[in-house]
Amino acid sequence: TREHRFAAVDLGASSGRVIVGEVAPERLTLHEAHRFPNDPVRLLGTLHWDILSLYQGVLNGLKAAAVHTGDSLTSIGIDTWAVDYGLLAADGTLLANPVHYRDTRTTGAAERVAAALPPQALYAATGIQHLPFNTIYQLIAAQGTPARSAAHRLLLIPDLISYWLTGEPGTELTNASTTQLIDPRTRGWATPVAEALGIDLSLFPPLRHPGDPAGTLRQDVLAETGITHPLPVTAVGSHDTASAVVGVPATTPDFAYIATGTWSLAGLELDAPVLTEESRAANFTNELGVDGTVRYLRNIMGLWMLQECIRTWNTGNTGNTRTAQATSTDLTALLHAAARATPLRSVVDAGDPAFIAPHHMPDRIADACRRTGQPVPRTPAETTRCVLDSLALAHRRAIEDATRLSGRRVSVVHIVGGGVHNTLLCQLTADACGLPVIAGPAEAAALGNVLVQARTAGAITGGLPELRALLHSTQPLRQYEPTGDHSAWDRAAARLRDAQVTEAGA
Ligand code: LFR
Repeated sequence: TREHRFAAVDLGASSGRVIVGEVAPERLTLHEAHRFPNDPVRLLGTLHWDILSLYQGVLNGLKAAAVHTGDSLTSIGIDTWAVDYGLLAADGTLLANPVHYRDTRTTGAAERVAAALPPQALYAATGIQHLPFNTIYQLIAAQGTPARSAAHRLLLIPDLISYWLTGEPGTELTNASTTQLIDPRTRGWATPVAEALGIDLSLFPPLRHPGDPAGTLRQDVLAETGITHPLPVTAVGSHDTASAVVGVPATTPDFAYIATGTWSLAGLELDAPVLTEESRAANFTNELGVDGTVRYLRNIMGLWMLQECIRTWNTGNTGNTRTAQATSTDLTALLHAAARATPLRSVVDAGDPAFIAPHHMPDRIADACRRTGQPVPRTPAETTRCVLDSLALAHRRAIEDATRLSGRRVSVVHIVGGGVHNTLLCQLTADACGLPVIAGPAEAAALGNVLVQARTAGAITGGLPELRALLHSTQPLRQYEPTGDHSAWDRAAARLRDAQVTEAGA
């Protein structure tokens, strides 16, 4: 059988990548054709994505991918972070630079939404956890702005990139679910929600499903990239987390996953949503996955907390939104020192939206420790330990809550995404969960993206179990067994809970 080559465009919050996946029935290899920074820009007080620079990175990456494969790509798939969008005029012009989900323009929007639709009803209809940046809150905040008033069409970020490449508009379903405008039972638009909030669903082009065709490259794109044949774009799980969950190399149905990177997305794959009031109170989300699945998970701050600390320590300047990349020696030394620091000295709630915005991260962590009556970390090593212990504890809590709320059991935890390189975080997660952790692959989102394309092209066959078996047999994985005194984690969890109860009552 012939080998097929696919380009996965995977845009994350700190960098973008174009990765070539070579696929045959028993073979799967990746080659990173191009990686480029994603540096948001604060403009007149609002934090924006530098979308044209990202698009140029995609073009450069496709060019590099074409060179690497001798112009033999079979198709292209695109995945990015969720919730954000661009607004277009009737002629397709981008009306404004897309706003970053970490911008604070949505402050107060949740109250306005709640006045029109109580949170209980919103959750029962959409199953999406409350995050201040969900698309509905952004749309409420954008009401009456010139761009919104002139808008004829709304494209989510991967759909926007896809539109620029092919000229064909569409709304990919897994990412559409993060707008909080999709009913997870019907997997179609939640029309009553949109009506209650005065959101015009005709802004969204028709839904596409992973595996659907999404057009072929425009002539000008062929010229820019040096590609010389009609090349299709295939819809994949265009939400990066949807693709990352496809990329979990599970061999048993009783697995939990943690997709790590800027965020930690921790939870279970289900075949039906959990829409109970208890689930809402626990802030669990029912995002839609590939092949009719539901991603039942909670957003945890993730390595963002550490990245922001490192940026502050490196630049000594908290007013700069550009990401200062810690050199790997910095990070390695820091993680070594953190590994030797006192375990579980102080823990913070890594699910707290107080950590979403950029700037002053070490101070915000110190404040949280002080407020909850715990020792304040003094050195970067102590702060790093506090962040990693807190993330491990939040991972454990999310997996415990997800199993309880869904009635499922878990025998193994898979960690995928950039966090697999952080061996301390992987070990602490195994210790906290009291379960074996299988770490890898780091490029799970790109792999999930490639696998869905490969199946669509007929290069491989099967459902998610077969795709995952191919990952298991081809990708390097590392297993961590739980170590240490498990009751120390129970005590830390109890300490944090009690401190929060006291704080809430104060
Ligand atoms: C991860 C991610 C999360 C989403 C957040 C914001 O990259 O896509 O799943 O909640 O970014 O879009």
